[in-house]
Amino acid sequence: MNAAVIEPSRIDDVVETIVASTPIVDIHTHLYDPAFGELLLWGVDDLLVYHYLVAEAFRYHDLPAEKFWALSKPQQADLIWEELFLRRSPISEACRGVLTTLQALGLDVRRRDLPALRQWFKQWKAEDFITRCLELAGVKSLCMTNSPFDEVERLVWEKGFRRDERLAAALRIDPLLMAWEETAPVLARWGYSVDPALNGKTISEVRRFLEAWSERIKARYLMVSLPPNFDFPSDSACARLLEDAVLPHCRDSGLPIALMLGVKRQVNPQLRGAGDGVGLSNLGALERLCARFPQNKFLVTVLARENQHELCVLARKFRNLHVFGCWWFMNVPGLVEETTRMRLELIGLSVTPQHSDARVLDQLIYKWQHSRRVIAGVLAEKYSDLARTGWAVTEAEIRRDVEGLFGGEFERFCGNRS
Ligand code: RAT
Ligand code: ZN
Repeated sequence: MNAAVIEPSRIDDVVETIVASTPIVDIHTHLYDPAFGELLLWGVDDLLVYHYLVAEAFRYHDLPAEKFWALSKPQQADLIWEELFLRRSPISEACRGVLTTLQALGLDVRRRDLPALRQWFKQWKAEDFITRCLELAGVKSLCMTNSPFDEVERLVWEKGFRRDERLAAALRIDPLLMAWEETAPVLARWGYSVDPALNGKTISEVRRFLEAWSERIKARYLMVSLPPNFDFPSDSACARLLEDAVLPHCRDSGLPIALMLGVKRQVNPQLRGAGDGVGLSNLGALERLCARFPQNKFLVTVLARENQHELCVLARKFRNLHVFGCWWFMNVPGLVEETTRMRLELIGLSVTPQHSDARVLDQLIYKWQHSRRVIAGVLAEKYSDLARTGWAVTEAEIRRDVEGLFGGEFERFCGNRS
């Protein structure tokens, strides 16, 4: 490692090179091990029917929603390609992402030839394509999102498979916290003696369920996405299950709980998976959680731009809170830049500035290429500011810091590294 002090005029280049080449731990994705078969999405049709693009295409075509959903995946992809890429220039972030990805894979986007693109993907097997995408994205490992409540997924876990060391698991528990009335009978069917009334026996059975699944999938953390009106403490089943079952389980097993705050589900149900929106969260609830449960670790990301500042301030008050990622409506270059700058200025390097949230394997490439560029720009500005104070900025220290931002700080927070 080069410990030499960097000339101020070289800071931009050095930071860019280090940020571009540092391997990443992608702490939240929706990708799967190939053992999960069809659940692992990849290829140009899946890139095009990404729910971000579905929502954008609905702004232009006039197909009734039910007609759109009745189309096959390639037909939906054709329509989206036509509306978003051919009839107008594909400048939105999600459109640009498709092109960045295809280009990085070595495809010629100038020809605008969707059948040829489809043909190219046919040569790949999922197992090999994972390695190719991880290499091109510079991702050394990633966390999946794993739900026992998904029938297909659950059966694969129960049957067992050989784990790919690069793909870690995260236990997703939205149905448990957000739809207790419907989930209680499901747990009962699986042999847990639970009652909708949330009595002591039920709570210990929910904990038994969480223990079994955390262990089975070797979860790195538990995770839930919560709506803007989430409150704590409260009499809701969500708050009570969180307090009495989930948090004690996380404490005892040393696992963090990841909270994704601010998704307003099904603002437009006709759009199905593309129909969710955003709302301002009440971060007072998070403040109370962090204060009341110092032994719990909270990994938190917020969807509303207007919540970002308060979240940073909370992180300054609670060391059991780790801020991560700019996802979905936040994952556009302008907002990533603003948010990353705010985080670095308020909480320094004790943050994981980005995760990919990739739903399609190939998306790892663009999500990281775009984010690295923005993060490098903000970091270069910060190291230049440091150099102006007379502080000696070294390459080795920049590398150390970037490794922290790209996974090291997350590992330290989780307790896997000092
Ligand atoms: O960003 C997304 O793809 C969203 O659909 C959500 O899945 C979000 O990332 C989540 O995990 O809830
Ligand atoms: Zn997600």
